[in-house]
Amino acid sequence: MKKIILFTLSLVFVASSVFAAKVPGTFKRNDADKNGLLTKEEYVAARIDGSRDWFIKQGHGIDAYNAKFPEPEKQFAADFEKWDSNGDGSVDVTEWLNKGK
Ligand SMILES: [Ca+2]
Ligand SMILES: [Ca+2]
Repeated sequence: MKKIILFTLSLVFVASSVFAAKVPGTFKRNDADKNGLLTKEEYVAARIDGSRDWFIKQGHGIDAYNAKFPEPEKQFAADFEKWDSNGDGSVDVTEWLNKGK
C-alpha cells in the first residue's frame, strides 16, 4: 500500500513539473487569479508593478520610470493587444510564448 502511495505521489510530482516547465514564470506571476489566462487588467497591473520595481532597483528612480512610461496603462495595453492573436480579450500560454514572433 505504501509503495502505491509513493508511486502515485511521484507521478503527480512528475506531471506537475512537466506542466510547470511549459508555463513561463512571468506568465504565472502575472496571472493573478491563476486561471491560466491573462486578462489585460492582470497584465497591465503586473507590468506596472514590475517595471516600477525594476526602475527603482536599478537606481534609475521613479522619475525615469515616469519619463519612459508617461501613459503606462495605454502603453502596456497596446503590447497586450498585439499578443492576443485570436482577439478573445485574454492571452493564453500559447499566445504568450508566441509574442514577439
Ligand atoms: Ca487570470
Ligand atoms: Ca487570446
